[in-house]
Amino acid sequence: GASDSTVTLLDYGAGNVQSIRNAIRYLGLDIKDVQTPEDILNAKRLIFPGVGAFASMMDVLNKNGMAEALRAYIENDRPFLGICLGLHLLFESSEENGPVKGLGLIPGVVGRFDSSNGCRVPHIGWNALQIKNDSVILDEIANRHVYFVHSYRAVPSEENEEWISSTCNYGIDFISSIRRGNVHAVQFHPEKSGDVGLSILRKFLLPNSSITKKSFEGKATKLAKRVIACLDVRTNDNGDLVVTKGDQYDVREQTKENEVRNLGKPVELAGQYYLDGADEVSFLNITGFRDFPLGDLPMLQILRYTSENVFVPLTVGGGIRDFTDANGRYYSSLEVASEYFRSGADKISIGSDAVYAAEEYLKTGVKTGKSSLEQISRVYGNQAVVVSIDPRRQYLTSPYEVGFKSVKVTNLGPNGEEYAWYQCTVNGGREGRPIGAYELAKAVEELGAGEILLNCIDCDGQGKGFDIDLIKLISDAVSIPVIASSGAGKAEHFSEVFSQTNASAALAAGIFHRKEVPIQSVKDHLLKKGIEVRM
Ligand code: 1PR
Repeated sequence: GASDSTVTLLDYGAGNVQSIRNAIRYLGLDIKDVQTPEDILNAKRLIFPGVGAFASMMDVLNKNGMAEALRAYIENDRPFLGICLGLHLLFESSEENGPVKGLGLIPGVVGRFDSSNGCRVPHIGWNALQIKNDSVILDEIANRHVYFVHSYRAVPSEENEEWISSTCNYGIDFISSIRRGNVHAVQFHPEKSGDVGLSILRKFLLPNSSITKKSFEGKATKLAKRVIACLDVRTNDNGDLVVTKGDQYDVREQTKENEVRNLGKPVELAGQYYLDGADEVSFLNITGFRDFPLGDLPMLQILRYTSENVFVPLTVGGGIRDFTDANGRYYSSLEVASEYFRSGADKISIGSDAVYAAEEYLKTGVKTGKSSLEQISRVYGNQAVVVSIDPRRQYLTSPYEVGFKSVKVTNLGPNGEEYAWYQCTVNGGREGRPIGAYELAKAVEELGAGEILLNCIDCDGQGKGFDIDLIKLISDAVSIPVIASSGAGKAEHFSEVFSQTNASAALAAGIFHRKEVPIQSVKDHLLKKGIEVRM
């Protein structure tokens, strides 16, 4: 049997469970990995962080006898915590690539969110729970947000009512957690829900530990708008990885030495932003198109160290593409992404390679399934794949001048132009491509992107506000979440982008690095403006 300080983890090998490992270790417990069905039956407490796709998960569990062991374990009311697919598993079946049979312990079928009722799918972000009385591990978090990332959900019914410990609303009411006796399952990710999530895990793992009650202002009622801190990372001329920041993507100082601007150490800054209340942290390896990221061990180290102490989602981008190294060894983009996930990333972000994939797709109309975007989202789910767009504004006197979607601009161009299109670039803005941001966004949504990180080279580092025209255009064109980026200079720019566009999140770099505007004051401002944020 396992000792008291050990938690048994069922990692069936499908994807990224590094985050839950980090959270368990952070709470001071040891992890025993399930190797055989007996390990399940002998567990003192069992966590099942379901990841990947439902059908392949059930396939693996059925083949190796784990499904039977799990059913027996749960039927015997032994301490269990299922996360995400670990909740879906308990139901009769899931429609994800199915229908596929689950364990059938709870009446109901897991279905997909419907984006036609105005909600973006995947459901990504911090949402509020409606808690029922005897939730136990959810006590005291009624007014707080927790982090969700999923496209499939179970819904409450008369038949499963007695299992439900909380519900959440996203277009419809869905089941956010279940509890019966010692059996718990949650749809959200406690390991990515900051201090709230850690306290939920602590209550499950260390039920006798005393928990200090904190009081909170504000009340969580719905999906919050996210505030994201972004760290552009690159090697400086001394060979150290530093956080840098460009002006319209130029990261070198305007001095004689022309050195790479150095704004701090990546791991330290990311840890600070987590404590300051960032809802997510993104790392962009901005020279990834040039260097090979798996040769770039420091980047993987940064992820490892950061994810040990940062319990909100971590995204990493830069250099995700197929690659042949100097020795002729070929690495697929999927291998590169897998290494990032193993090192603690929750999402990966693809820039240049997604532009080539979208161009190809628009030209041929055929989804080959071979692009990095398609491959990674097939294995890890589209919620784990962000496409980062780096557009540059190109002014037009008439919207018919080009074959790309254009907008009537709010501020006229240098020669009084009334229109503009947004040209996609690759290699950190160095090369313009024959595709617009609008065309790219729609194409990558079809190819399996789960989210769009929308930069704007013209606005980057200028502090004059987000490009509202661009963000409106793209957030209205797709039904996946859009992260607005580039140009934040003060808290008001965040309320502007959230009130004037359908962006789900806003990202900034310079103002946070230079400590001009703390994350907390952005949140305070948004709250004052009646925009829901996680406090
Ligand atoms: O093409 O897959 O290797 O990915 C490269 C990634 O690196 C892309 O996501 C691309 O956006 C990013 N990148 C490449 N070069 C630069 C550069 O600055 N020279 N940085 C770069 C992109 C833009 C934002 C920035 C916001 C907010 N940085 O992420 O953080 O504009 O800044 P602000 O708040 O200071 O205005 P691939």
